[in-house]
Amino acid sequence: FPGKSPHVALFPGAGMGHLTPFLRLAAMLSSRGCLVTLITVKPTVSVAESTHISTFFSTYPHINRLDFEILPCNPPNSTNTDPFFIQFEAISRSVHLLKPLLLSSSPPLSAIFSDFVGSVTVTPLAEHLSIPNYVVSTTSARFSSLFSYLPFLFSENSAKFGGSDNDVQIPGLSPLPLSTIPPPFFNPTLFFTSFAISNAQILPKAKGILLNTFDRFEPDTIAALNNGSVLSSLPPVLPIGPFEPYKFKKGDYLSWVDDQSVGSVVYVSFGSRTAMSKDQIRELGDGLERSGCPFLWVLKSSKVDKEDNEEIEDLLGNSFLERTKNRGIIVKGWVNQEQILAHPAIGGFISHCGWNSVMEAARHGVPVLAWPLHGDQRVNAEVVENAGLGMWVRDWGWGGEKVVKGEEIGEKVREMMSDEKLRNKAMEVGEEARKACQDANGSSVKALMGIIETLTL
Ligand code: BUP
Repeated sequence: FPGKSPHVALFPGAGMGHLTPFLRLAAMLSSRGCLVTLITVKPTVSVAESTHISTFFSTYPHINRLDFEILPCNPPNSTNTDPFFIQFEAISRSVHLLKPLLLSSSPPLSAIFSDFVGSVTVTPLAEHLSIPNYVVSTTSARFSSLFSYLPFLFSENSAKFGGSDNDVQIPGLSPLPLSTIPPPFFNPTLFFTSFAISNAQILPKAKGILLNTFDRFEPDTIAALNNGSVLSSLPPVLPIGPFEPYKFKKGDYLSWVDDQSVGSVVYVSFGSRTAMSKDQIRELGDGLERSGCPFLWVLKSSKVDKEDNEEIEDLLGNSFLERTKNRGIIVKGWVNQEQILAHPAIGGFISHCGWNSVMEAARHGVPVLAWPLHGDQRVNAEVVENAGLGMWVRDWGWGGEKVVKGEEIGEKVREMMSDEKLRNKAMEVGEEARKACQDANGSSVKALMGIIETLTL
């Protein structure tokens, strides 16, 4: 767009699951001719966030950095104990400090792309400044529908939540089993829920909702969101995923993966903010050992990385490490997951179904054994299963509800790794994902280019 590049400010929420899609979007927009400013909240919650932000700016020096120093976080209280949600609350309280930063942006901003979680603060500000605001959802279209419809579930007929029905009915969608709804959603007095409701209420004011998904992955839900069935007040919903990975140095552990045979390795990760109990970690180790498959396991024993101090030996025991030393790698720390999933040796992914992980598995056609632990992850696991990308053992429960035994885990891992039908279907999903986001006529490419064109007018 020579002479008239749109200037887009991106405003991610807290945590790697929210930052990663924004870093990807920043690189995608920049490579398509936009001027990009990335708003970086200071301080971050995790070390991973600050490290990735620094590396990102040194790799993309032409992307502007706008530091946004927020007010101090409140201490945890009875309705808000999660460090990432405590940060969301502090960002909301600090929004008045953002206004002068946005006003001083040069050239003036053509649009703000902000996190779905946080719309309640950014959307009114963008409206006040007459800057179009696109909200970026970091979850599935299906969970985004639930999120958008949440205020109505409480106001219209609270019996829908926990009444005699086993399902939540959202117009235009297949019923959502009550068991897939995040338990905090049943309690509107919790910060998590009241914040979600106020964010959902503001969505109609956004110019559009951008989704990191693609048409062929969630066709019915995307159609229902766009034809007004879910809510007639929603702005256009634009699936522009899977988001492209941004440039990042070659990760560690790839040389070990290089030595493994095609499709043989199970990759195990429960995302950047999920910690398992010690008992469950030991059973998972037992399961991986019993599966007989080589494995690469990203192990976390604490929610926030700076507090994750426990040694692998203490968590799993030396004898386990001795027995599996030629067959498995256990990492405490960060791996480059996208590169790992892109490797031909990876034959399956035990995943919590954080949405970025799901889209990365879809992009590379890697079968998923879904083990959702909290939040949007059960709804996402259902999407994974329906799209043919993976399998989900429903009775493994929410995280911490029970300890799943190693024997059962080993059996399911073997099942996933030997299921040829699943492997082929996952490969088809990978093909569809690549078409959507790489072909010039791909549905996601066209949607993104359409938005950029609108911003140049
Ligand atoms: Br851990 C880990 N390397 O070692 P999700 C994560 N990631 O690249 P989450 C790595 O972080 P929310 C690691 O590829 C994905 O892009 C991973 O996001 C990357 O889950 C991202 O999958 C994690 O959405 O976030 O972190 O639980 O709770 O917001 O879903």
